[in-house]
Amino acid sequence: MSENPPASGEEISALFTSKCEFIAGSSSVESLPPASTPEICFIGRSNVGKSSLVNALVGQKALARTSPNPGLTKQLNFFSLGDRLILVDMPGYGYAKVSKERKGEWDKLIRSYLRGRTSLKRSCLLVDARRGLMPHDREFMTLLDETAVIYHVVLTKIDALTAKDLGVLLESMTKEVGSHVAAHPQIIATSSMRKEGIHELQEQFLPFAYT
Ligand SMILES: Nc1nc2c(ncn2[C@@H]2O[C@H](COP(=O)(O)OP(=O)(O)O)[C@@H](O)[C@H]2O)c(=O)[nH]1
Ligand SMILES: [Mg+2]
Repeated sequence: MSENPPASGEEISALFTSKCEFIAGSSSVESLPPASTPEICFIGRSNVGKSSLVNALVGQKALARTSPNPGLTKQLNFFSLGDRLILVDMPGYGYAKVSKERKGEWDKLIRSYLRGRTSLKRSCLLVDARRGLMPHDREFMTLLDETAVIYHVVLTKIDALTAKDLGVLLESMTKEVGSHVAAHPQIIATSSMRKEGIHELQEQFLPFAYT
């Protein structure tokens, strides 16, 4: 344990190239792993690029997809990075096909996780740059405002936009995000495909791995 969080490029690289492995998949509050290691969670619509972003952060191509229950299984997948930081790939919201009852259970799990997880340091709300903020994202931002944890709004797939369109999107989104109390004021623009914005995100998370 270090009292002075390291912040150099070397330290970022040491953390994010350390061994990353799947440690748990939870579909109920009772089955969550112990809250002993600092945690970062990734939330967003189904298909927004959550698994791709987790893979890009740890430099592995198929980590998040190779969990024992891939695809549409609605569970929280926990990945331990060098036993210092846990990355949580949350199930996508906005499923049209799920029954109301199942969706209710699901909302309950996500809400209790977000409200009660003592080891949760940051949440990341992923937004597809091709779509911008959608009604479900806004609902989620309101939910995240009620939790005690700061969240980052992270744009994904920025490779699909021109620099000009990205600029326009960032300007309008920054205004909206600014009105949410728990949102970090700076939107992080990423492309897992082109590895853009990945280092910026790693930099945000690094201090939590050393506290
Ligand atoms: N163009 C582009 N496509 C991406 C990027 N990241 C993910 N995708 C694609 O978006 C789809 C959904 O990605 P996935 O990571 O499985 O999303 P998840 O459902 O949120 O976990 C896949 O077809 C990915 O190849 C990106 O940075 N750029
Ligand atoms: Mg996924």
